[in-house]
Amino acid sequence: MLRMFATHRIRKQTELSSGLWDFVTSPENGGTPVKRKMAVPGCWQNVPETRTYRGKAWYEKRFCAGGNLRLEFKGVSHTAEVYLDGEKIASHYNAYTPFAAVVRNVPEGEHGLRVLVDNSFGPESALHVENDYQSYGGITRAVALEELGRAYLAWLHVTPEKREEGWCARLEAEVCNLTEASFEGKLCFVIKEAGEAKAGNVGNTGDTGRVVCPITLAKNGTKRIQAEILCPDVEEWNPDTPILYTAEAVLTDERGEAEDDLIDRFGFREVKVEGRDILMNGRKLTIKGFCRHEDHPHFGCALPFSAMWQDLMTMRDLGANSVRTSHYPNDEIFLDLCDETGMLVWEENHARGLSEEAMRNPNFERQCEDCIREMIGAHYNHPSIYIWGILNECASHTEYGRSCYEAQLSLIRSLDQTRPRSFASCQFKTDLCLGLVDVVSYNIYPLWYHDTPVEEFLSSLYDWIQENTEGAGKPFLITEVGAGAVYGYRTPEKVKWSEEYQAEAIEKQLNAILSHEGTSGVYIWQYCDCRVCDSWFSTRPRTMNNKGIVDEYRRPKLSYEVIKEIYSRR
Ligand code: ADA
Repeated sequence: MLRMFATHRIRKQTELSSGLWDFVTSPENGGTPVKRKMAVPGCWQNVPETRTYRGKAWYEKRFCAGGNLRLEFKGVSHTAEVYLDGEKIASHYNAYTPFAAVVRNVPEGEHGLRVLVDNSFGPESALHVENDYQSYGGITRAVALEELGRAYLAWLHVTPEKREEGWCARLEAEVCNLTEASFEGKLCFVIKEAGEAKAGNVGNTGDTGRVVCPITLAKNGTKRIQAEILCPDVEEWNPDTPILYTAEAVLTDERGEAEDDLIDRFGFREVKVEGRDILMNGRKLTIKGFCRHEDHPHFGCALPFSAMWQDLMTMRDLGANSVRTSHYPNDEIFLDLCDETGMLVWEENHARGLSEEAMRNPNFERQCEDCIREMIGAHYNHPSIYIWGILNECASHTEYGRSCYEAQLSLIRSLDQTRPRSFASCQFKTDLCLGLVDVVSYNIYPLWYHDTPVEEFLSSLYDWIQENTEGAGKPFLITEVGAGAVYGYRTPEKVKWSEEYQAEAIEKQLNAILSHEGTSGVYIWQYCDCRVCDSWFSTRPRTMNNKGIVDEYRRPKLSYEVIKEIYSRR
């Protein structure tokens, strides 16, 4: 599965994943290679012989095609080098963002695609480090093969704007000419209700709106085309009524023949910050959410569609209205599900708990910038994403750290002027970056890492922010709160790590946070127990992060019903 809807009707697209690829490890320590078939998408940790393997491995797939080819990888964990018939065509770092390669004039016939995947830790990797979550290995998300013509649509962004005359869709697309000759044609933008976008009815009646733009591309040229379509009679996207529309861009050549197309989904909704409130379509949001790792004992980080769906329905059953993609951009299919079900998303770039020293890794800033560009480039149209986050619990209390936060938050603003920006701080009363964000967010653990009463800790932090920082008067989110519980550990003493302790602690935490007049909501850390890196064993029983409300097999702990009652009541 590539997406929950067809992104092309004209461009020929084949899914190369959803099958078995040839696989062989390439151990650098001289160990015996493991040679076998491997599922794609998937993690090699889910196969007995490579369950604990960390290092490099080759994947290979043969396919038949020709012409101008575009290969898109939705996620490779965590570093990829891609070769077509022995020639390197792409390389990419970071497991959590898509990347693509376009290869021109490939002769018709059978070809060999080889991918060298590496999930090892080392100085080259500033973001995938030994951490309180696992860096799996594999081609962990879908792979698409596309056959292009002379020119193609690289991306399509839709910005919904509410005007006096009603909703307007501002469209922008980038078109690339793959030939040595100029390209003359037209670009037609069509807006439809998502349900109507059936095969073949492009441009027929029932369009919500359409506009046609002439286009001329120089040889090998690229051009961005902007247009806008007034759509006064559309229905808004809201968490309770997640109405989706499709935006279709259809490129035709000088003879009016179809050349290429690109389809995406979006929603008519606006997110604004007004004083201490986050508003969606003018209504204040109160976030009742979960932080969720893409992690499962059977699938690693490569959860199949049904497992994503189960997680989303379980969070819904718990009364949640939002999910935080801690701590990296998520699979587009999961975001499609959030769009369809109205689950609000805090999406963030990839980073967790990096010290100033780690942020001074020479690769850190480029790897963060690449992640931000790819995250926003690919996920811009998802209406469920209401906020962009960065750099979870990094060094926002130092001047150097502040310079990194400032650069990344500015980059986000340059790429997307429509969503608020934030980051989850753990720096208590020493944070230097609260003036840089639109929403102030903190991770707090009263009753777990310290036993300060929740109200006291929360009020002390909130009052400090209001009285001493540029975060004063801004919306305030608690982006993490929680406690650990080992599934099945029950004791009337209610000691820490028991399910009873977790249930009591979270009840106090949620009630204090949701009744504090200054907060816009809360994300519980975390939805499910997840695997952590081996070096984290000493503070993580089972070498797992056990703060889930369900365990790794999605079995509910005692806190499940406590949270359900609170989230459903408030
Ligand atoms: C931090 C961090 C989470 C997790 C949590 C914990 O807030 O952001 O990734 O490590 O602590 O379990 O302590």
